[in-house]
Amino acid sequence: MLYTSVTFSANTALNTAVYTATITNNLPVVVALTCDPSPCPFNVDNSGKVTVAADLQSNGVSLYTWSLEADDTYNTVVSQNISVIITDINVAPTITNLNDVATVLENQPIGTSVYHVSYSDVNGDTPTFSASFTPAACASMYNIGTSDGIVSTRVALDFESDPSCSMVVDVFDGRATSSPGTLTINVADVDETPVWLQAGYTYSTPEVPSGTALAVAGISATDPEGAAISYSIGCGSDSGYLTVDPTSGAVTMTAAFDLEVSAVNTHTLACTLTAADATGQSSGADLSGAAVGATFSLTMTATDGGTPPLSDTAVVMVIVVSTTTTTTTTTAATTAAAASTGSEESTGFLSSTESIVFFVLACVISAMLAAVLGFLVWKFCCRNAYTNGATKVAPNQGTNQSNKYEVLLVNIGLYSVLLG
Ligand SMILES: [Ca+2]
Ligand SMILES: [Ca+2]
Ligand SMILES: [Ca+2]
Ligand SMILES: [Ca+2]
Repeated sequence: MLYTSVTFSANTALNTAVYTATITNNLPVVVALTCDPSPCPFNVDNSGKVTVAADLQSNGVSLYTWSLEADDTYNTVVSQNISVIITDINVAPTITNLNDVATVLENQPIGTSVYHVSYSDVNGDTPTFSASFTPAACASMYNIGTSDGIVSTRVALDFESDPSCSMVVDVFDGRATSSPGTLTINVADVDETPVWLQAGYTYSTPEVPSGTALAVAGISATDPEGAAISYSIGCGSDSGYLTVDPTSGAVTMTAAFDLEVSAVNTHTLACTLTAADATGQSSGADLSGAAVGATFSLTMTATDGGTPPLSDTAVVMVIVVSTTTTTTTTTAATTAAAASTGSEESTGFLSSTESIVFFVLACVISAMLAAVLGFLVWKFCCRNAYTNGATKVAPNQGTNQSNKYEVLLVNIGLYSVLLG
């Protein structure tokens, strides 16, 4: 008896018997099998047993029509058509939402979801997603979940350097791979804060007058969007000593810091420079995590406040120096040391026009006073002595009086030298 229909799985192993025809004849027969469609992935032996002869999954055919023939050399018997239903034929998964375009903001946290690739599989197979990237560097920026198809970020994206990536995605169901789909990912620009060339700047200077520009190297910030930068400075309790040019970033000493007044050898002005772009992006909003406030330390160093102190002789200079800075004390023994080390007072005196004028003025006045005094002494003492003739030497004073006049003349001579 022949069946009109038979069903078995496409996963049936090779050589497995899936059907046996019942053939009744008193002579040996030769049995043949034909399949529609062909080729036929089955064998039949002369007993009528049909076995699997090829991988039914690879064939991908879910329905055959068989026809069997039995021939005993005298007669040929043909069976009725037999419907063969192959179950579990795998169908490759299908990606259902590609090709497509996704957009993600730059600087989002690592792991931010960008897109969810969806698929279908009529067999309900477990999918495995994979992707290739163009340019290849994008592989380090994006990841696709192998089991869920979620595309996410691997880094904080940067619009300015990597604005777009493309990825080709496919899904494998364990036996077959889907057709590929393309996902284009565009990074959207975000207005970011300026970035400093350096995280901090340190500069040392001796005491300098107000208005001195400080040659601090490298004070510069750039804006990712190319906006103009505006610089500002904040020094907290040290405010007032430094300003920054809002356009160039140049730092200027706007008030002289006097180390001696503060009784210190060094003082550090700890300030914070801020660079702002045209849209006001400055501190606290930089999603990229870059430093936005550069710490600026200005260390003032003293050259005279320590050991050895300056000498008495240097007091001449101190008069002047005190108009801009001050100096310390007085021991004659250190004059040479102060001069040889190029002390601040020497440098300050020579560099100050006010000081030079003051000093010269003092010398002139002193000389004039000395000249007047000498003249008066000469007029009322010496001239009388010489013009009195025989009374040149006073009887009651003897030679001692004459010696006194000579000393005074010597002094007058000295003042003349100073005036000359
Ligand atoms: Ca499948
Ligand atoms: Ca950026
Ligand atoms: Ca940007
Ligand atoms: Ca900006």
